[in-house]
Amino acid sequence: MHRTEPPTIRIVGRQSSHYTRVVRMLALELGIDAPLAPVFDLMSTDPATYAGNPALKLPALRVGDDTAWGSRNACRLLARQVEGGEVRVFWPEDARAPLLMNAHEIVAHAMAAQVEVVFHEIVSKRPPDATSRKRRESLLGCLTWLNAHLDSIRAQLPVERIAMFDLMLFCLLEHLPFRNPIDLSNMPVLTAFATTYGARASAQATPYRFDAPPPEATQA
Ligand SMILES: N[C@@H](CCC(=O)N[C@@H](CS)C(=O)NCC(=O)O)C(=O)O
Repeated sequence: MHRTEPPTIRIVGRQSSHYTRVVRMLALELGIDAPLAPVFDLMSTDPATYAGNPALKLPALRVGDDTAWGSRNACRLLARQVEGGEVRVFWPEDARAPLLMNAHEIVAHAMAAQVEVVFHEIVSKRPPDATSRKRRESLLGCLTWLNAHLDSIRAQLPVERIAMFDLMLFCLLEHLPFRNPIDLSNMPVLTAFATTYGARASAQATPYRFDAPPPEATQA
């Protein structure tokens, strides 16, 4: 009998990236073996570093000869690798009520704002300017809004499905102390959520850390 080998699955990304962590956690939640192919140089301008993505962004997912760029596409392609995987996930586009639709918009924006703040202030070490101040205010505003509405938002999420919203929010919240410390003491609903969600095996298995490049091969 002819048996086809399952395709090789690789997540192209970084252990320090909140977008990559969303994909890694979803793989674990769905029981999919998807090892990380680390991107060591985030300043590379070669699309090949980013699985061919001309936007020079990570993560990406490789499944055999197929490649999906961006965390949302990567999660979709990943979920299709297991029977019934896609319906086990509650996707942003499944939201119908305005509160839930807005919640996905805000968590997605906050993740993007976090990248911009970290790039401006921490990676590039540029002094604050009007744009960066607005970006930081926008991030803080999103966190404040999420804290105020989280109970109502999560009450609308189906408990039996893996909510992309939960994965995104958790990965963002844990990324703050790692890359961009923000005082969350006045946002107890968010911190309680992060503590509870952080007990999941998928969270425990994917702590943020920097990928160390392999040592140079020694010359013979
Ligand atoms: N929309 C993309 C955004 C990905 C993104 O911003 N990734 C960051 C790393 S967490 C990145 O590639 N940063 C490098 C850069 O912006 O140059 C997604 O959902 O994956």
